[in-house]
Amino acid sequence: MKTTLSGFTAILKSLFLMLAFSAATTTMATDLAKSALIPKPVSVKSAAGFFEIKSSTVIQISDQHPELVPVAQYLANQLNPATGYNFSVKVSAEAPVADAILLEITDTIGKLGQEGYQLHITKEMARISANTPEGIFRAIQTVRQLLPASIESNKQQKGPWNMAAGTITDYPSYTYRGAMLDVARHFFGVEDVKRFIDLIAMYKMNVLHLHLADDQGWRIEIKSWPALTEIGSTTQVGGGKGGYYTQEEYKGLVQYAADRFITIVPEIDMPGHTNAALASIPELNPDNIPTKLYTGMKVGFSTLQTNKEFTYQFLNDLFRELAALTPGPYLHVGGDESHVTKKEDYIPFIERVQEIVNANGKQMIGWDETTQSALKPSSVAQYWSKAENATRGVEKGVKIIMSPAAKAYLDMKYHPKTKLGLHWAGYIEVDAGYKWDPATLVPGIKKENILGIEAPLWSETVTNIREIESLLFPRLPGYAEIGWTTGSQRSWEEYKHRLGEQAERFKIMGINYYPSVKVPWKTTKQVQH
Ligand code: TNX
Repeated sequence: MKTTLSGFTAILKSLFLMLAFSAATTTMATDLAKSALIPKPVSVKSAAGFFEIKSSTVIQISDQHPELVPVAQYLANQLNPATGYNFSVKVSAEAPVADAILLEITDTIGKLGQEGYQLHITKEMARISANTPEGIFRAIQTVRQLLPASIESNKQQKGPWNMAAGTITDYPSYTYRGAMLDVARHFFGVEDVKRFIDLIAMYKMNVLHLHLADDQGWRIEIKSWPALTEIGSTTQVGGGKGGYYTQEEYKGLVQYAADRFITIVPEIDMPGHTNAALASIPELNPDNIPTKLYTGMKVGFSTLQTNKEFTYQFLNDLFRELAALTPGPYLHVGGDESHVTKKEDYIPFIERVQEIVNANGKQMIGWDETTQSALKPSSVAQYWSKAENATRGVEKGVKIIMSPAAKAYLDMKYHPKTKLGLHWAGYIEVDAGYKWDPATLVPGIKKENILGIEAPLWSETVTNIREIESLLFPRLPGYAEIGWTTGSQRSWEEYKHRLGEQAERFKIMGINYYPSVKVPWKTTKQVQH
């Protein structure tokens, strides 16, 4: 009798423990393969158990690879606020045996390339291996998503900080995975752009394209032509006060992005979309009379004078200064919607601009219209509107960035009832934004012709970061996945559940997202705010 009773209490006890344990672990995956990661990794293999990040855990790198200090510090900074553990980076000659997150450079794992990584999690440690610090940085984004959503809080949270055991091997499908922010139609300050960078970095994007000048505003200081900012920066759509980045501020943004392995591609749109410059510099006009500043939303009414030598003196100065501010390989020259530039003027203009860009050591990117000109193989065409322009680019041997407006424009409304955004290219609900494959969208454009994908956010209708976020989220993670995860590994039916699991993170990070009915949102009450 006695034994039966104590046996019974033992069973009750263990049942209670099991319940308590499962309650404490509902916010974390107990099976690595079931983790809701975005973008979806190439391969995930589960193992038994989990690794727990504790206050005693060490973030470690080898003394042979001091170049890993910044990414290791970035990881510590990501983990410190929510865990309250105050991690620092240990640099050591000896490999740890337990209780460590080890970041290591390796060349023994195949296929990882420039950005790939392997994450090997056992009960003893989490080992992040990559060929480059960049690969380690991408892996850290995976680590963030493996931990409970509350890791994103900037206040101390309860834990436990467990990651399911197993091995993830991962690398991107495309080398160029970006988003564009139009800071010309409405100006957004340095802090807003940094937030934008952090949000795209979280989903492993690696390019931020900044649309720095348009009819309504000029947003970057050019020291040889100060009138551009003295006059051209002073307004925006709707007549607000506009603004611009000084070169020092811009360098700060370039560095902030580089610290997250994101390349900034600066765009100065031309020969159309140039009213802000035409209003600032009289000699850019046919009769040397400056135009008036413009605060409307029309496109296609302005042009540089393609037959005036002054224009090219100006462009030499402009691209020299812009190239000096740009560590990345590309300068974007726009070239879209030049409706008042004659075709016979447009074609040689773009070719001459290409020369200037190349003379400054950079490769040219232009919107798809630029494929009418003779493009060098080093140049890149960004497909947004006309498939025939993009396929002509392929025939000319240039690589294509896929930004089809009807699929990838972050400024399109989700739905007729959405307040912000435009709808000239249609409505793009979250599923429609996800359900396409760059490699099969346009006949004649194959995977090998494609540099990557970019989702542009034009800012005619958005005036602050909260409004930006409502168009970005929840579509952005989908564009990031299209760029990272190969088409055959993706399906909306499966993806939508992973996206639904991001809701808790959006909430904790204060992301103002559109709660689309297409997504099975999952939130828990576990997190203390
Ligand atoms: C077309 S996309 C434009 C932009 C507008 C956008 C609005 C492109 C290359 N040109 O000037 O801002 O539509 O969606």
